[in-house]
Amino acid sequence: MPRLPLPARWIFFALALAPFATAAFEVKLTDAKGQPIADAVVSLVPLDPPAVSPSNPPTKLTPPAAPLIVMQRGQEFIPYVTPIVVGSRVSFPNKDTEQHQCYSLSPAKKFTLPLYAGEDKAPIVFDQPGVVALGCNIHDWMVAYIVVLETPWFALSTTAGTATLADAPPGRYRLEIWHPRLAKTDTRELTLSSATSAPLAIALTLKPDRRIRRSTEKSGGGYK
Ligand SMILES: [Cu+2]
Repeated sequence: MPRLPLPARWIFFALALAPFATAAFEVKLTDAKGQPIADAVVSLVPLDPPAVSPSNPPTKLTPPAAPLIVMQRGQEFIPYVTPIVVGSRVSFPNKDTEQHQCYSLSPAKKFTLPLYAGEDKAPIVFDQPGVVALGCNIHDWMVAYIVVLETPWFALSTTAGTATLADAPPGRYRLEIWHPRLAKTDTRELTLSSATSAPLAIALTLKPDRRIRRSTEKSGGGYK
């Protein structure tokens, strides 16, 4: 390292240690009436992946060590939408006193848990990308989604309609937005720089919400 005055050294180190870090990137989603959209899965797929070499290994998708949780409580699945990376495990504990029978017919993961109450079954591994719709054979209104992604850069929009994506290197991306009430996944191209940018406001048209709310809990999400 060259001999530099101290402040210049700091800059040198900052550039050397974090050459590709980008500022957090925020998306703000609203519906046709200007209301915030919660429970949307916002993800970034690189359009120009860097050449892979021993010194530049591909970005690894690392599932969390512990299983994620989609519980059944108040005759609802909570949370309503769960984005995960391929290879993640999800547990489906039943917090109700009655039995549920959780299943999916989605091509990305077909499964049926035996009728159960209380106990935790072994976690399910989600090893294919795609949207997995969950249902309960006992309670028709119980619906939830697990969105299995092949990118490490994703976020679930909050009740304020914001999704914050951190740590994506600068470059060109396809921004993908999935929501249960979108007719199809919204995609658009964008370029991220290392500079802080203003939130990206996106208005989307959603299909009507026809679900019937059972639980009085707010944490079910997605209900208005
Ligand atoms: Cu049920």
